Amino acid sequence: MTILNKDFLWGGAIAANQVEGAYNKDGKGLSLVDLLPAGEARKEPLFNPVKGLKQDFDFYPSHESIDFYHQYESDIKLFAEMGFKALRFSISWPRIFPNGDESLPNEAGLAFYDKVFDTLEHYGIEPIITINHFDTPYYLAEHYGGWYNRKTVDYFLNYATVLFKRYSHRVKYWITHNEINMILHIPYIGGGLMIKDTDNKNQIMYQAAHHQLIASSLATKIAKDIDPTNQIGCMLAAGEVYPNSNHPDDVMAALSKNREQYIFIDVQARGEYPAYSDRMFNDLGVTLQKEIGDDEILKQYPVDYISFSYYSSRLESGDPEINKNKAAGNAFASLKNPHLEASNWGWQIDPVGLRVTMNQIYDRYQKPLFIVENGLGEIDEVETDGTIHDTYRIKYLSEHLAQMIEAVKDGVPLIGYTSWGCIDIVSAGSGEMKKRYGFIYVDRDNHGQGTLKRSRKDSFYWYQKVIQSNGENLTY
Ligand code: P53
Repeated sequence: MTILNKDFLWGGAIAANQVEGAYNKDGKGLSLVDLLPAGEARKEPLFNPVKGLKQDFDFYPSHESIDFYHQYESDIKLFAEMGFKALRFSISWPRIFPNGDESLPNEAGLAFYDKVFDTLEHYGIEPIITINHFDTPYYLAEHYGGWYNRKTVDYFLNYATVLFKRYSHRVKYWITHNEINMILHIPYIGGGLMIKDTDNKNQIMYQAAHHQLIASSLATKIAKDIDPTNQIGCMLAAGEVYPNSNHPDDVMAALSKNREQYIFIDVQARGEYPAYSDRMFNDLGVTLQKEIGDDEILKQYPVDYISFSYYSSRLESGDPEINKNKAAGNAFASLKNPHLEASNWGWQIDPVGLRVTMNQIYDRYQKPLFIVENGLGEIDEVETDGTIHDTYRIKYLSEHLAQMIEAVKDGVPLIGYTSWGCIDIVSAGSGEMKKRYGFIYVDRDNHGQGTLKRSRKDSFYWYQKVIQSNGENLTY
């Protein structure tokens, strides 16, 4: 007998800016990623938008993406064929508020999501909604400084209120901000921040994160006022940080690095900044500007559940010389763990790390968990007969699901599992199509060539059996 509840939410996850395309259709404003190219050329503007944006790149991958905007019906049909109980997707903020600071929403944008919700309902798939998935309107970034500006809190609340009013009867699980801690690693797409070399970077990032935290708490209040059954979650880019050795300095360094990711979730789950934050901010030269009442807001409206992404564990040393060997250019830098293999993009594969991470998060917060991203980004080859044998992906997922089930046996309450990029999508970090996560292959390459035709990979049939057996049959 499987240990998972019979209503366990199996499914997949996608984000508007990585799938929809139609970047300027029906009144949509620019998304942050609409100005980012693919591949090597992405690195400079992703990490340094002040210097790199608006150049004349020949191709912007998000402009068409995989055209989910027009193909959502047949895509959702394929998800249903796999047996999905849930689909996590995000709503494009600039599709609803093109610039972000309007008072009234763009009805054409909402009409698109109405149709997506109708289709999901038709197939009995529960929508899990991310309100802000790396998708602050570009206009707010350019004219207001993104989340560093407190006004963005109000604009976000306008937007979130529209969604709660329109969709509360169709949505139970909401996520306010995707991977809130990624604002410290990719501040441009995390927070619409365009930081100059001369700026106090930490001050800007943590202040912007404070605004996101306030916005999340106030959104929770609004959601509950509109419908008390709304469940609001935070979202963490998780992955336990291990010490590089048993040297006490390494253990301390790993603990500090873990706190760097947990700090925001500590606030969202417990309702206050943790004790260690004073010293941490001091060391970083950060002085948070809080308004009167902020602490009460955070205290009064904590989240109902903790959602997170897990791709890999990480490794940290207490020795700055050794830490210099961390993989450069990756949003989530880590030392190489000799016990682990890595993907072609250098992401280390650690299924047991998922069990460790789940136990750590639950020990810390005692709130239900929801795995809303996990998966393997790899290069897939299409055989001459059209089949795609992605055994490596099946192996990755199977081993992670086995460890997920171990964590549930350990006593961790888990709402569901939505694997990342259930259909091939544009990568957030590299902008490539070549880095594929899907059960469904999309014929499109890094340069925007291809028919966009969808085909089922071997993992499609495997995942179908996993869901059908409620996680009992993970064999491959
Ligand atoms: P890609 C880096 C490290 C961990 C999570 O990432 C990350 C990133 C951003 O690159 O983001 C999440 O596409 C994010 C998704 C993203 C996914 O991980 O770079 O929530 O939007 O696509 C995978 O391979």
